[in-house]
Amino acid sequence: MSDIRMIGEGRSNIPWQDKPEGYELPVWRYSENPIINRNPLPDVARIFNSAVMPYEDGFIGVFRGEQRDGIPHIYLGRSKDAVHWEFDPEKIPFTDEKGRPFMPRYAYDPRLVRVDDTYYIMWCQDCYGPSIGIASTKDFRTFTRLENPYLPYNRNAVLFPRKINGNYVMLSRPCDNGHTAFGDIFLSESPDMEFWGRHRHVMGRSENWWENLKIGGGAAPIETDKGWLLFYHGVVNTCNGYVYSIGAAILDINEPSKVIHRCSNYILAPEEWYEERGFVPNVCFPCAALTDPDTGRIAIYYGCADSYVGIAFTTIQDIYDYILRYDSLTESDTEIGLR
Ligand code: BMA
Repeated sequence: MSDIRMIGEGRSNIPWQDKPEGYELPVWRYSENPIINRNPLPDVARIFNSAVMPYEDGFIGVFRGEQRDGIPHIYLGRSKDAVHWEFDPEKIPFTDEKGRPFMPRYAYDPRLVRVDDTYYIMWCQDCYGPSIGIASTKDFRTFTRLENPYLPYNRNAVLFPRKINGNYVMLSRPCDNGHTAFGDIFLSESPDMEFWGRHRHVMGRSENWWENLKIGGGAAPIETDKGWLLFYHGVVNTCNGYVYSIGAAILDINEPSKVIHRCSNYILAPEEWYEERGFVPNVCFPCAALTDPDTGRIAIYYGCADSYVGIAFTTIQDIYDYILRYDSLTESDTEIGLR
């Protein structure tokens, strides 16, 4: 197996536990999962599918909070250790580009990505059906809603953490107006975060049963010397409903619509009580990963059963070796989406 290393800034104080002795799989769960329990705020019944990143000397996050009227919105949270979180009791007060209050009707599955000196939040919101919303902030006090990047319907937007060939690059998953029984990951580019184009197909649902219904982007891609490591979700339909697992792939560093390696096995699937039992059972839904390039450590943040947040650990070498061992590219993964 060849060596791989992560590129870019990281943090030595990300959450971490060593792999349990004798454990043979590449990803292991935090023993104190779930890290966020039910009823975390007076007006919020459940927090899940949420994204975190380093900020100042601690961590910051955007959290999907399901209010007691059942409508999801995005809440800000801060933490010293990325395990114990304090949430603002009010949802994030977005404004439009003229500074006027602009609250989405609903907002869910947020991702948080820094590009240069700006933090971007992407989420799913209503625009005559599910579509992608984006806001930017530099200080986590003011949050400016940007133009909608795509036409409806779309979910699971996640930016790359730096421009590629001079453009911002974002993954997304076109969908329908319901519980979408199909879906591939696409990529779009923008020179300015307003106009998006050069749309490319990245990867589709596959013949592996755990992801044979639909897939969608997860954590912001992690830069390595072997390409971009993407954690994504894959879905299978069963007689008991959809089951969401986590998959992993490596995308070309300069042309990330090309998949270089794709793991045929999931890397995490529902098996603990907090993944199998909840508002929507059998869901592991990744939205972020914290990294420490010096040690190779990665902490994956994932929503559990639409009810909780969990952390799972791996190292860049562990996950890369596993992807290579079960590598299964198909023709639709390697084409660049021009057809
Ligand atoms: C998807 C999204 C996710 C959710 C999942 C399972 O369509 O809405 O937010 O975790 O369904 O309910």
